Amino acid sequence: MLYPIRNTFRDMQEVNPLWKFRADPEKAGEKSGWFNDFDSDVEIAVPGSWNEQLEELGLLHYVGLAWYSQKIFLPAHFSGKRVWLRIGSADFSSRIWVNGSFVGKCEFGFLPNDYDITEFARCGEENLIVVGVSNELNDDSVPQGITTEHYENENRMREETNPPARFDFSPFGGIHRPVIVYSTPSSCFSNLRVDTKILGKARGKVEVAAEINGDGFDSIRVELVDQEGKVVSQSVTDGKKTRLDLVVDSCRFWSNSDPYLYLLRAFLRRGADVIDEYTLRIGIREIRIEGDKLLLNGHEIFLKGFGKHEDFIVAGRGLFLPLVVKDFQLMKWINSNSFRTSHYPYAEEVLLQADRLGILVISEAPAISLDLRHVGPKMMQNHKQFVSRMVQRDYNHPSVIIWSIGNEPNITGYDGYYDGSGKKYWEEIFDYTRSLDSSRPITVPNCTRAGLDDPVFEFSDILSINRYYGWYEYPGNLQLAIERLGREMDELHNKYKKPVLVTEFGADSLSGSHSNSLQMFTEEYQSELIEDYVRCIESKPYTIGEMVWNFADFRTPQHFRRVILNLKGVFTRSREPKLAAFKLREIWGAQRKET
Ligand code: GCB
Repeated sequence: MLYPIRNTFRDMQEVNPLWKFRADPEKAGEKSGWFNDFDSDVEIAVPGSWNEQLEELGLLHYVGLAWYSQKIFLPAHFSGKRVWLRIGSADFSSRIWVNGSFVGKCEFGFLPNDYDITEFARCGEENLIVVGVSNELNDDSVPQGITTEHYENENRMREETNPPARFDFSPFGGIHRPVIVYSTPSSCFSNLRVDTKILGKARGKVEVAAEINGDGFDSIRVELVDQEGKVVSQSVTDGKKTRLDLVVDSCRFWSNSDPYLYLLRAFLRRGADVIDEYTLRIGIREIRIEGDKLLLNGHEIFLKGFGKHEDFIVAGRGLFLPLVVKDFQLMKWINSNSFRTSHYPYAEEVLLQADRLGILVISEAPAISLDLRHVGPKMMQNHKQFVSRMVQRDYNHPSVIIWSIGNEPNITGYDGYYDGSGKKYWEEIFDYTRSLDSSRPITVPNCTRAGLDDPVFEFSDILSINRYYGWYEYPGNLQLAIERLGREMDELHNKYKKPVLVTEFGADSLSGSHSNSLQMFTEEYQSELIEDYVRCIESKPYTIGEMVWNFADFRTPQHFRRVILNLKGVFTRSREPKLAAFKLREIWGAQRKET
């Protein structure tokens, strides 16, 4: 569904941000009819995770079910329209009731879900919204879950985290993005998919494919408006067709150095009447791989950036707009041009900023550390569905230039992964993703344990590697680290002959720790490791970028190797720069490779 907007035909209301809250570790709520409302004097802010907000109630590490309830007055003029409820994201799954009636469920975190609540909504009255949110995961969920028994049976008890997780970030629970009630006409645009092409030096093409809810229309008109308000191109369908092309002469292409956005205005018509209108901000650009180069609008581009997280003090994973603004300011300040939404799709508000500011994005699906030994029958289906929703949601963002459809499969180094089963799995999911979008390169970052025979390389357009030499391997030894990195990149490139992107490298540093010698955990060590990696990566002609792990320190599940946070940020969790941040600003400011 399209992001809710307000205009002559559509209206929206953000739901009050303080909700009634009750944890339900026994899962007794549904049987007790809590969907008709429940007793509690606890309030929680939405968006926001329960973990740090309600730590004092014992919820810092809580994994389980919790209930949210909220009343919202729906204006009388919503009546006669379709009424929708959007949950921006609830991690990792949710069930929704409106006025006591079940309206649907969502098995995926990190993505919005829109429910048509027309038949349940009472316009001109107060309405009750109840949401049951769970942050539990299992073998078939995306991301895949893990339990204490798995660690015991696999004889890797020292790797167990609390809460158990297959990933190195807190499994925050809660409603993490805004909840919005909105109205659309009964016949309305449900999706607009925009493909852009470069036809000539200053000639661009915009192909629009519309999807419509309802049947009461007989034509579609689209127009493209530049930033002076001038209509530069327009097109009308002949009858009920849903595809339109626009050609733009004297086109200003979107790029990171000139993130020029046009307004695409689409009108759904019945006879001479307009019955729905939707406006998108689009950028006209083309991304492609040619040989070992990544090309944006035909020009070589080198990615300088980060893996990030949606993580902040108290808010947890909840969308916090001041932080979004701050992070983009910091990304500009440090002279970076890109980031990866490790390890899940970020809020749409983040991508809108990236479009506007010209920051390039790798959008990632949370198939993290997939362990094929435990892939249940539904995993492939869930993985595909997740990718399909992510692609649909992010398709029109010019900033999104690459899809990452997983991260570090086979992190345990299990042999059976190479017997054809890993290949079969990844071939299917890569093919599927390509069938959804053939215009963007697709990749999956690989880890050291999975090695260079990892089947993801065979299907990836870009060879993405996460490497921690000088940290997990060769600790404190930067010389061995860089020798191994350089050798391995050469071997990788020789084997697959595709461009290489280092999607992760870095070292923990405790802000304020210093040393005159190479000493792990100091700011100097982190800064030097990053500098050495960058020099090595940039010396290879086949590399297309370097992404430091991580932009900022972030909270993780409990484990003896983490002092509450993963400290690989070049900014602290509260966004103060460490020494490495100043170093990167200097290196990236010098523009050594095409950016
Ligand atoms: C990785 C993972 C990332 C971790 C990082 C680390 O390879 O992709 O999620 O946080 O290593 O710091 O260990």
